[in-house]
Amino acid sequence: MLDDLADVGRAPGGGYARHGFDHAEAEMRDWFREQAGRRGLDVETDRNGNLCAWWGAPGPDALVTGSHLDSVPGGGAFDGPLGVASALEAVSRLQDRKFRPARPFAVVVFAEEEGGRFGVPCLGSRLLTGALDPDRARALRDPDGMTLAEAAGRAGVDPRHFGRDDAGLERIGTFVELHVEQGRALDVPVGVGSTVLEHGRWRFSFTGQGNHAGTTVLRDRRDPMLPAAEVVLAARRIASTMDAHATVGRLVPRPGGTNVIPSTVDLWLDARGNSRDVVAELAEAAERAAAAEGCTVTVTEESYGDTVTFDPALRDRLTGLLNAPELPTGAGHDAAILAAHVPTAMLYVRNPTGISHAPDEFAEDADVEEGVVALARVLETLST
Ligand code: HGY
Ligand code: MN
Ligand code: MN
Ligand code: MN
Repeated sequence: MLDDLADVGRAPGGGYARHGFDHAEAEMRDWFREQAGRRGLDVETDRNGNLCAWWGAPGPDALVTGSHLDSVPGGGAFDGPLGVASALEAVSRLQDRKFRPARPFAVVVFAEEEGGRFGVPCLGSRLLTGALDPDRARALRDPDGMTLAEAAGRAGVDPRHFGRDDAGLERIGTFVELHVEQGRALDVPVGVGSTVLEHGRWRFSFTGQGNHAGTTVLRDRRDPMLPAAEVVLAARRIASTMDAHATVGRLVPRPGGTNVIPSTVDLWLDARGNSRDVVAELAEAAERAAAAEGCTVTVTEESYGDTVTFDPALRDRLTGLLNAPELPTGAGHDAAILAAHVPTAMLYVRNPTGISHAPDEFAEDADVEEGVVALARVLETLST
């Protein structure tokens, strides 16, 4: 099934670029609808752009499984699609053995989990659970300036109704997400999620004076690139003193000419583990560095989630059922958003490279098969 998607949304520099409501992700949605239809599942799109494929009548206390189909820029083939494909394949295995769920059952695809286009991760699950204000969501803009409302509208999702789709959340009784492992902690094919590390995203905006690269003498320069560079280095320095993770993967000088001193530089910090302490210290360093160069800086929190511990009773039930180890992770997931509202569990499939959010992300076929078998067993056990 993943091979069917191999050419959808290939990024020029390698990996994939499939972002919320863009053309490639729309192709992924079409693939999902076709696969769900083959299994007799009825697909509906909720008000937040999430897809929900029902096996039988929709209803309360549903057992729901699934993941996301969007990617980070240059992402791997497994992060997201493995969970959706495994959920669909698990349904096939259950149908082959004439199993019928004793409770409402659905396979979901959450919208814009990576926040790769509109900047807020787990967008669909945050809207579903009320963790993201619909008005703020509608106004989010992509790098080309298009609003989420317009982009979703073009993808056939009525943007006027973005918002907590109570019907959706109230119908979920238990959520299980299978996901490729994104580190090197699994030395067996399948693990059971225990915690998701707290993390957030902050935008640092530096403002200086745009000017000519050749005629502007040093004393007249107010170059925002310098404090920005200081923050990139300070992020690593500060995080290493706090046993935290800090990453600047995106830095945008404007206007961005080689012979132009930028007027502004925006950078986005992804911090995990003691992230607010890291940001507090980093913001001070940013202020000092900006002042030293006659620039100003503003720091804006764009998303944040506290550490999540998955339902312990459910976790223990699954580690027992599967004889599988528990696995903490530093990666965020829709399951971590839902965990605040419904009993939630995660299954991880071994990734021998331990690399993720990059083309080298990988899972062996044999381990993927073990993941499907495990997910089918879990779904069968939880739907009786
Ligand atoms: O960023 C994350 O941790 C997740 O892959 N969205
Ligand atoms: Mn990811
Ligand atoms: Mn993911
Ligand atoms: Mn000129």
